[in-house]
Amino acid sequence: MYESSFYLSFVFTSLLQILAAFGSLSADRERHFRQDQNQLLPMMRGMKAFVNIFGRCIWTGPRFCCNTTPQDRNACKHTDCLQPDNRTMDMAKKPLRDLYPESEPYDSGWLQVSDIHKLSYQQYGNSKGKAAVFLHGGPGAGVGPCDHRFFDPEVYRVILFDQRGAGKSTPAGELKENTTWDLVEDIEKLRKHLNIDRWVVFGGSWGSALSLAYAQAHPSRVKALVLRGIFTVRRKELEWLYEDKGGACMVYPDCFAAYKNFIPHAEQKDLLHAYYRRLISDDEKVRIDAAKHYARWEMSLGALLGDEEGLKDAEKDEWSQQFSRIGCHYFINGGFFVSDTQLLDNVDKIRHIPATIVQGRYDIVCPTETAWLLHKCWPEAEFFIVQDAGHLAYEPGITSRLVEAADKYKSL
Ligand code: STX
Repeated sequence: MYESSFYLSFVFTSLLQILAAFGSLSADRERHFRQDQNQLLPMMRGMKAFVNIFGRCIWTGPRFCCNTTPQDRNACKHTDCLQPDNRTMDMAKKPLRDLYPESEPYDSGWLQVSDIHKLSYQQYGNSKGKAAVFLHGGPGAGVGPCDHRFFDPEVYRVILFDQRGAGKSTPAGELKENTTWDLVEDIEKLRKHLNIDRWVVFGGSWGSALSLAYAQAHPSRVKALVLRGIFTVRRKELEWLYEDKGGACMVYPDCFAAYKNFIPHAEQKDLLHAYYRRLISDDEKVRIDAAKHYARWEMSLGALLGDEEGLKDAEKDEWSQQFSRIGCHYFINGGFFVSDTQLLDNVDKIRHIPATIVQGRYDIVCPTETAWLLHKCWPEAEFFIVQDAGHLAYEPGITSRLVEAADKYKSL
């Protein structure tokens, strides 16, 4: 008797949960249809709800606590149930924020920063507004056409620039006089050139490493930091991404095979150096071939559901060389840091600065451990792990958190 009423109530709650799951799918549908690739998400969520409900009940008994709202999960008393920290788990049910509309720069210019390097920059938004600087990834990736769209154009004066050798900056792909500390001083030169006293600093991936390096060197110039897909150029992060040592290669063995097998067997123990030797070859064909293999590999890992635009960039002769040559040059030099953990060790210098850290749970380029370590040594910074995202700033959950963070700091 007890058993049959238990199973009846169990079947009833299961049905209710299925209905609730499909109800929330239709609410979710509109925002997730914004990008074609996200048509998959509602379906995946439906399947996940189904597996959670039946799988758990059949295999482990009726335990719904891990799959309900964060509040319910906190109330859960099952000791064998995961109890993730709500503050770090982005299960936000509110509608996702989208980018601000496209706009044209109100000003474009060049800044000569050394005998050989000249930087290209653009300014967007409100020329009398609050200054924010965007630090792009790679290094060597250059700025993209939507990078200004995280910022409210009514409020912000947004500065985008291509770092040494990247994007439109000249000479393209140049490695001489090109180190992290050159870039840090370039940011200062640009700030002074544009008559800006203090600004919001926004950077993802390599841009997060550069933002940390800049803020630690010039903390008084930084009003707030918005950091995404955290990268600190530790040996462990580089081996995860570029070597055959049990990291990204285990998640994407298909893509890794092409990257690894481009290098002869005898040199495969140190792929980063093997690529570097080819990327600085005098033979242009060797350089371009290596650049495309290197860039294809990294671009195949970008987004949870694939990054078509990144893969197109990887096929471009100039872009792939800028991205691969500059990246390799920085990485074989350990990012030009004095120690493996310099950026984490010096967080105390910037802990007083308001900051937001946004990390995609399934970021294969810059795995979540680094963001977690940063969060641990910087508990004052807001920290979000977006559950359904990889590395890219343009995955919906990541974009939303970044736009919210930029909005949050517009009153500073
Ligand atoms: N490189 C990380 C990085 O900054 C280790 C990066 N990776 N891919 C990108 O940036 C783009 C998708 C922005 C090109």
